[in-house]
Parts: sequence; C-alpha cells; structure tokens
Amino acid sequence: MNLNNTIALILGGGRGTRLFPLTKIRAKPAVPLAAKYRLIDIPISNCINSNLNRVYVLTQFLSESLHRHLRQTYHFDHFSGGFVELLAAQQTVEKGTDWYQGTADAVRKNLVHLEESWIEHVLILSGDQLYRMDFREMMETHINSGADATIAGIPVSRKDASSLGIMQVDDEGRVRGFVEKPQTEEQLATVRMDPAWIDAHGVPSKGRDCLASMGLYIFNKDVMVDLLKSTTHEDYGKGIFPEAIKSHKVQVHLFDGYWEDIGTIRAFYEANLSLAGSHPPFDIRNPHAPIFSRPRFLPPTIMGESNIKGSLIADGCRIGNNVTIENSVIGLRTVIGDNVTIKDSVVMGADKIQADDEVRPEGVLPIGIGSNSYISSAILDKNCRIGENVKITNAAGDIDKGEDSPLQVRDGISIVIKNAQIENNFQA
Ligand code: ADQ
Ligand code: ADP
Repeated sequence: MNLNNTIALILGGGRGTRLFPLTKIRAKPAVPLAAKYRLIDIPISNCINSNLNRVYVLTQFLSESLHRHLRQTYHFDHFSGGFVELLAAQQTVEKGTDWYQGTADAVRKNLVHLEESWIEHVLILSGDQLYRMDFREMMETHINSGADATIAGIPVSRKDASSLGIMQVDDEGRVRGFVEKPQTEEQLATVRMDPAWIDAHGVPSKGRDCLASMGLYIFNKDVMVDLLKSTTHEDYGKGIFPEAIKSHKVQVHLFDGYWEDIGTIRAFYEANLSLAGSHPPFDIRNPHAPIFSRPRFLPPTIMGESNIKGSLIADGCRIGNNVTIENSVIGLRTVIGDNVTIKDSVVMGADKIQADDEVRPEGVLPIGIGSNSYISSAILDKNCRIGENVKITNAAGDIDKGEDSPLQVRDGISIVIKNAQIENNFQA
C-alpha cells in the first residue's frame, strides 16, 4: 500500500487556550516536547515514516520560528515532490476574522490547495498527540473496506470516554453511531461496544468497552470536499464526522499502541515525564520509525558531580556539582548551577548558548537555574532566568497570579513562562 495519492493536513491548533501559557507567545505546533523536539515533529515524523512526504500544517499565525523549524528540518530533494508547508489563517481569511473557527473551517479555507488532480485521499491529523502509527496500514483498511472515510479508533475505558469522540461500529467495522465527548451514562450507553467485538478484531479489550476516535481521518477527497462545501460545520468531531456517518460509508481502523492526546497542560506534562523513565511507554529510540527534528550543532552536555535518575537530558547543557535531577526532562542548552534539585519537572532549555562573559543589563539574571535552587512539579518554559536560592514547589498551593504573571499554576503544575525571570531567593 502506498500513499502516493494522499496529502496530509495537520491541524496545528486553535486559539491554544488549553496549553496556555505555553502558547502565550508561540504557535502550538512549536511547543517544545521531550527535551529536543516540538509537537509538530510527531505527526510529521509519522508521515515521513509512512512514506508520505506531502504535508500541509494548518496554523493560526505565521510564526517565524515555526517556519524556520519546518524549513530547516523538512526539506526533500527536488525530484521527490515532497514538501512540508505552513498554511496560516492570517494569510487565507478575509478581513475581520483572523482565526480558523474550527478544524473543518481550517480545512474549508484551504480547499484551493487540494485541487490538484493527483490528490485522491486526504489524511487529517491532529497536531497535539504523541503516538507512532504507520498510516499505510490505515490506508489498507480504507481501501479494502471500500469506505468513503476511515477513522482511527482506539479502545478506552469509560472513565476516559468523556473527553473523546466515542463510536459504535457494526460487525464489519462500519461506524454506525457517534457521540462527541459523552458526559452522561445515558449518552455513553448509546455507543458502548461489546468488548468481545474488540477482542475478536485482534485487540485485547482488557475491560475497555468504548471505542474512541483518535481524531485521525482518511477521506476520499471528493467526499470531503462535498461535505465541507455542502455544510457549514466548523469542526470535524462535532459536525462533519457525525454527518458523514449518516450519509457515507465510514469505516474504523483499529489501533492499540501508545497514544496520548497531549493538548492540555496536565497531559502534556505527564507525557513528557513518562518518556523520562527507563521503560517509557512511547519509545523515542525506535530505530525503525525515528522522530525527526531540526539538526543542531550542539556540544555534548557537560555534567559535574550529579545524581540523575530517570530523566532525559538533551544536548548542549551545562550541569553543576551536587545536582539532583529526578524524573525530569531537561531541554536543549539548559544551564544548571551547583546544589540544585529538580524533581518531576519539565525544563525546556534555551534558544541560545549564552557566553559566560556576556554583558547583561542591570538586574537581568543569566538564563538557566541559579545555584541552591529547588524546583519540583513544574514546567520551566524556554529562556527562563531562575535566580539563586529559589524554591518553586507550590507546596502551599498559593501561586496563581493570572495570565501575565511569570509564574502561574495550571492543572496543579507550576509554570514559569517563556523568557520570564524569577528573582534570587524567591520561594513559593
Ligand atoms: P479535540 O482534540 O477536542 O477532539 P479539536 O479541538 O477539534 O478536538 O482539536 C483537534 C485538533 O485540531 C487538535 O490538534 C487541535 O490543536 C487542532 N485544532 C483545533 N482547532 C483548530 C483550528 N481552529 N485551526 C487549526 N487547528 C485546530 C478531537 C475529536 C474527538 C477525538 C479527539 C482525539 O473531535 O472526536 O476523540 O480529537 O484526540
Ligand atoms: P518559539 O520561538 O518558542 O518557537 P514562536 O516563534 O512559534 O515561538 O512564536 C512566537 C511568535 O508568534 C512571536 O513572533 C509572536 O509575536 C507570534 N505570536 C504569538 N501569538 C500570536 C497571535 N495570537 N497572533 C499573531 N502572532 C502571534
């Protein structure tokens, strides 16, 4: 099975409210992930590993650094016809509305890019999920079943069902019922699956009796264009998809690997930390399907006498003496002073290596984490300047200073926002 007639559209994010404040001054696809990647590297790597190299990324605004990241990472040779290109709402929409109103609206506003006759299938992907999938297998399901559209589905338990689209399928795997994010038992009852069906289709149900949409769809292009033109639905999950199952043949493609939606602060934080253990559920070292990112020419990390347990440490860091790092992710170019403890935290690192003799304006601290500091259960965004003898634990639960504060709490996790400074001796 090949994907020569397929184009991928990656939905790069709406207003970014769920990942705020990581999206305060950047486009969601550019959010750093797992010490050295960005969110967008996951779906693009899945495409490349599936031999699919024609990819559009739909995003809200043209961000210079995202553009640079994509340009410097994903270039293909002239003869392959491959590309990864950004389609920003800012450029396509009429005066007055600066944003794509939803996922279907985002695709509708870019239909002009799908007009070329070689495109027969459109693969729609989410931009904020961590998983590894060979889309050729999904295309096989699509072609073999003669479907108009195919949706990836994963068994989940009842407790996870309320944040996902839940499907009911018939014996042949055709989707017959769908409820987007069922909030009540009654709603759920209308789409619950018999676990025996899941087992019989080669996936151990292990008590999971719901089949969730992974938000990944293959459409026959003409069907999708028709659905978008003949309706005004703004979203796939809420509008296009429920409509499609009534009027067209929609098939499920069962999947049972690691898959996480990392579109909220808590999920993003937990997924990062889960990669740091010795047996991560998602293997970033898989040699058969690597995760790609921008090649950088960084020195190896220099480490003093430190105690590091269950952590990821990226290139270009400098870590002092008597440092303890536990269950944490330490991003590119992070600088850590002496006698520092970092626990259960995601440190994103820095955009540049600062020279030791760099002159800083008065009152501006160096980028990195100052000596004698203690950080736990936190996310430190890029280029933070954390002073000496700082304590960030939120033990008293009293950090919450609003959207412009350098230190905020979301989903119970302390977040130091990008480029922020936390003064010497600050303790909270
Ligand atoms: P959600 O993730 O809640 O549920 P949605 O907010 O539409 O759905 O996001 C889907 C993807 O599109 C995300 O990657 C998001 O960042 C992106 N996106 C959202 N608004 C966008 C916009 N205006 N422009 C560009 N991109 C945008 C969906 C389905 C569920 C399914 C889950 C699985 O609706 O049925 O179970 O995904 O995660
Ligand atoms: P990073 O450097 O961390 O990758 P980005 O470069 O992707 O971050 O995002 C920062 C850029 O996006 C900045 O130039 C900022 O001005 C711009 N930006 C942030 N939010 C918006 C918005 N809502 N509309 C337009 N531009 C924005």
